[in-house]
Amino acid sequence: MTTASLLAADLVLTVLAAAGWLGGGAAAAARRRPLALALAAVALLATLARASTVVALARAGWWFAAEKVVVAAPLSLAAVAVAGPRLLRAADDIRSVAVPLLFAGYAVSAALLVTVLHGYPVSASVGLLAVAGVVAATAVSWRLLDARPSRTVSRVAVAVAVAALLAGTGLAVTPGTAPAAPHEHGYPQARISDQPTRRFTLTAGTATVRVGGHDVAAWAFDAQVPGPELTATVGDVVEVTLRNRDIGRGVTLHWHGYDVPNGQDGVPGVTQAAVLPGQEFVYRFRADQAGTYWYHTHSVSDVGVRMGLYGVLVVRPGPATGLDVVVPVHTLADRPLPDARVESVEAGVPVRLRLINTDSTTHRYALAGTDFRVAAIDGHELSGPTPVRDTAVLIPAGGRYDLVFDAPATPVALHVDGRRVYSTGAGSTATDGWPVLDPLSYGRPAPAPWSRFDRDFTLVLDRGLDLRGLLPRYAHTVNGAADPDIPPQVVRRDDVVRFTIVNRSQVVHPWHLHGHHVLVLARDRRPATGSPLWLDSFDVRPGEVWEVAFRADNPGVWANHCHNLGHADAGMMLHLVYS
Ligand SMILES: [Cu+2]
Repeated sequence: MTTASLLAADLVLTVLAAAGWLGGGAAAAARRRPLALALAAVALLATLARASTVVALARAGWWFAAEKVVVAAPLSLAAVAVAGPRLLRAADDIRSVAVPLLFAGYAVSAALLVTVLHGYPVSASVGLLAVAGVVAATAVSWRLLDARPSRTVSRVAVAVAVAALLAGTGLAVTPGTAPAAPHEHGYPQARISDQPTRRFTLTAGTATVRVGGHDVAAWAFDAQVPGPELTATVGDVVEVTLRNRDIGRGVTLHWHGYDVPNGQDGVPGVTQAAVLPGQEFVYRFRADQAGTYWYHTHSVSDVGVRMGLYGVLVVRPGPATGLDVVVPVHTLADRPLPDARVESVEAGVPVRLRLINTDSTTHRYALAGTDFRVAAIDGHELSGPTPVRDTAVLIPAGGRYDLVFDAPATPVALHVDGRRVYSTGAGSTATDGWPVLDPLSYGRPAPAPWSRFDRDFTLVLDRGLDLRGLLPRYAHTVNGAADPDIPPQVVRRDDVVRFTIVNRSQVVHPWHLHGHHVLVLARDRRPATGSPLWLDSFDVRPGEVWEVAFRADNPGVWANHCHNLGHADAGMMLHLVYS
């Protein structure tokens, strides 16, 4: 069983247990003896079954099971200890076990709320609040059912509830590590250079664009989606003037995957102020690294990128040889981009397909009709890529794959999620059943550049209740907190930093650290065995644990976030800060 299915199974069992106890309690109160006994039996079985899911999750990693072991297990044991013996003794008066059954239901429900609303890391305050809730709910039920508990029992219940509530709340409001405010430093300036300069101007504005034969309202650079393709040769200085015509919420340019100096990174409130209508900002950086990249606004990025504020950045090592095709995939107003394109190519011509996923979710790419090699991922050339055939690749949100092949005499066709987007002739191939390439075992390995790590950070991705704003929200969280309350990761220059990224949630989180490429060390404790894999965007699927590392060689304050931009907007964003 995968960790993701264990998490799901455990959730289902918990709901069953809670429903069984609560339903049993209600049935007992209504003197429905057979029903009460049946529901209590379901609850008991589900509770017993949970013992195995919780143990299995703990073996997969403490992050997956912490609150289940620390909060849910004791509450479940208390539930069984209180309700079980009374059930056995309730031969005549089933109503007398109503309160113990309800207590068991509240206990399991409270633990369920801890998992669903808080998750990891577990804290004493959360445990105490759960206990307070259970005792208070039980006391109320007791009164309502008029079961007349003794005075002592009532007083003890009230005292326990109040004490747990006070202690839990007190612990919860105790200030923890306050995050440093990355928003108040001076924005660094670009260095001026006298090298060959590629100058571009991009004007952001609302526009109507044509997608698949339909007019669609968009936000666009130079009135086109995607924006103009920016190209440079290694060693060029790239200078881009960004103007905002009428995007009221502001725009910036973030060079996705390009490890530019911090001041050029385009994150509003961190490296610059958003460019408002009528304003402009000039970006300048040297193109040191060849490869396939893209640019997009980072101001209200969830909306801005979805509406069309993105484009391609390709840096070539020298003059292009053969055929170089860029395929930036996007979904604009529920319609897929780009439109299908057909071009004839002479046999033997070397072809490089630069695949870019500019959406917030994973896409599946399948190249039919030829052997190909994956030459590069996220702009970094792979070592020793071997030819593959009839194999699909999954590209995470923000990620890029460069596929290379020599054009065969027969047509080739590239499919994205089953839709043909590029081909060199007619024909059709079913690509649905193809296996998927695992980049962690593709290509020739090389020794790891580091044997020790100066800093270790763990990011546990989950969902949770965020109460710090004006309105509570069900946030996407990192280590139990949501932006802007996630403590930053502080490093010193030249530290070798290791991240362990754990996905406890039920959805994919494409992780994206700005300003650095990370080397993949392991996934689910299995070391990467293929070519060194330097990524800037990688899918951490439900239940997965990724270990990645990098050298802190680009000082500044860097966004570190989920590139499902809706998730980032809903809290899943923190910062890497150089001390
Ligand atoms: Cu996410």
